[in-house]
Amino acid sequence: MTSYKQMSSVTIQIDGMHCNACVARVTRALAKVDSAKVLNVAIGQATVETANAAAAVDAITKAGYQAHAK
Ligand SMILES: [Cu+2]
Repeated sequence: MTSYKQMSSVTIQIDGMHCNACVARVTRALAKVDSAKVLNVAIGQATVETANAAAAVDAITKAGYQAHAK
């Protein structure tokens, strides 16, 4: 059991990613989000487990991409 609110798997659509360097950049940005666990990052989308999708979207946006939860 965790003290988190309900965690769920969230897919975030990301515009502006075009290569593996972008994948690495988004992965690093998401790794810094304490409330999100990275499940997968691919060109164009990321999947995270989180109760706070907005924090993950915000981190990706700050890394320079357009992100929104699907
Ligand atoms: Cu790139």
